[in-house]
Amino acid sequence: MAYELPPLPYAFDALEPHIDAKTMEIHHDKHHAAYVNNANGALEKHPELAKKSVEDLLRGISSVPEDVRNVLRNNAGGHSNHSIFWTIMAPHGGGAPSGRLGDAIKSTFGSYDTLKEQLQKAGVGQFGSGWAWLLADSGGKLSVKSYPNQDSPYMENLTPIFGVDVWEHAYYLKYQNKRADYIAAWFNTLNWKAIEARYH
Ligand code: MN3
Repeated sequence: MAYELPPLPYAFDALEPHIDAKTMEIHHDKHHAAYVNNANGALEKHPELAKKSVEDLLRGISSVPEDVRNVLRNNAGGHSNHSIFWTIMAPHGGGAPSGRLGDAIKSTFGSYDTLKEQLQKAGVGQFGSGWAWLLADSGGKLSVKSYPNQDSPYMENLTPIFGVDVWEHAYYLKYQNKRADYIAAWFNTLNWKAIEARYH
């Protein structure tokens, strides 16, 4: 067993009213668990790949054997994305970034509100399923980008700092077709302490 489902670091209902308990339960216990199980199934065929961290595996996705490359792109990608997602949210979250990350956001985007607008636009504009991320390149330069499906920013050697899952499974029970409302509410869950630690 190469990958393990990390426990959710808070109760299913901890992000209410922004994200409902039922969505969190299905999202973590069913969807994320399925990515872990599917990735592990592929890794069984190539045990040498299981020795790598999920981030390193994704950075080197183009050299992964072809018979499991797509399965791992989707499922190791899904495992990595969701493992980050749970930690960048917390009960009583929200507010605005401070410190070095706050400064970097200000100098890159002008203000945190502008970054929020760009993430909102990237998330709403992602056709079908995917993610919108704040990313850092190897020099620490920040950018916003959306990705389809479970494609990971690590595949492009970018580091995800924080981002939003815009698959319907992340919001449909509570928000139905109103993806923009879900993203607006999701900003109220952000765990800036954890996000700043990722940036550092
Ligand atoms: Mn998801």
